[in-house]
Amino acid sequence: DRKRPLVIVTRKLPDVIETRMMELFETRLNLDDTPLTREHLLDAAAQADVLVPTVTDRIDAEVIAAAGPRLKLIANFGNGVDHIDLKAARERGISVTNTPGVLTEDTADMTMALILAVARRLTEGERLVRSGRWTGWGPTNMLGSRLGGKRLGIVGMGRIGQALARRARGFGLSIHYHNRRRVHPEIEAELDATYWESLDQMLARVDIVSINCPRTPATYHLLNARRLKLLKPSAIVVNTSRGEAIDEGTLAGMLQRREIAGAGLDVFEQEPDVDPKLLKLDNVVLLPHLGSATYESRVDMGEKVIVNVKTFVDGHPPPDRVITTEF
Ligand code: 8YV
Repeated sequence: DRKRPLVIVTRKLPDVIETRMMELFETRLNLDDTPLTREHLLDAAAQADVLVPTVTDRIDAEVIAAAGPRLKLIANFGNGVDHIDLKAARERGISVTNTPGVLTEDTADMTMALILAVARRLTEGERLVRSGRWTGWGPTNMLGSRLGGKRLGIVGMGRIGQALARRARGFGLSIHYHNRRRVHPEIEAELDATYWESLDQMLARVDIVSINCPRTPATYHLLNARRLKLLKPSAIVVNTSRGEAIDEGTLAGMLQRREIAGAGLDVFEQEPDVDPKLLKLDNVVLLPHLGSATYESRVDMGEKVIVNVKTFVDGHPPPDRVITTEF
């Protein structure tokens, strides 16, 4: 019988985090950093007292059913918990925690970077230079669109949405948002943000739309074909949340036909697969889920995981419990 609880970590984490975890807990690390096979994941669930997964581990009802009697905490390394069947976990009495707050600013930076990259044709220009086909400057070469004076529509005004709004104001964008509920009047005033109760009405009026909401049943294909058609043909779509918020196939078709001007996508419906139509388009910027990928964020996320696990194994409620009541 084990004395110390066994913590199983599914992916390679920053060294400083792994070292600290080894000091504090009986820890099984994944030194390879290849995602666990399904078999190994089921095995990990069967053996662990605490499982530390990431977005690449599908913790569905089958994995929860495979959990041994010891498993009491899933301490996710990441904010979004859409890859975890929260209902199944709750039914088995397994708590779930995440790492909110520490990746907000970096994800907002990346969202702003995507907006700039698409509007100013950054990666397209870079490809031109690298290809050796650049023939020199011209007054009408590769014209993008100015950000100043345009309208940004933020879908999901949580921490990341608000951090994006602060940045966007510095670039002269006016802030519009749709959210389940209106944010606090003080925040609205600080951001000079206009609330749209109707997502449809907002989509028809903005120049850039950024998806910053979590993936829940309610946000699946939030930008479906009908809503994508409401956008202006000059509109830019940016997504740093979850691919499933947008009907990717329809978006790709519309970008191809220039019914939407451009897109900056950091997340996709079937990662790491990307709709092949997107790969051929010049008016899109595609990133491999890098929103929170800074060294600092990863260390802060790891520290959050450690605090959650430590608090839990010491017998107290961990700080970042995911509230499951709405599922
Ligand atoms: C990570 C994220 O890439 O936190 C999230 O929801 O998408 C990113 O921070 C990933 O989830 C880590 O598991």
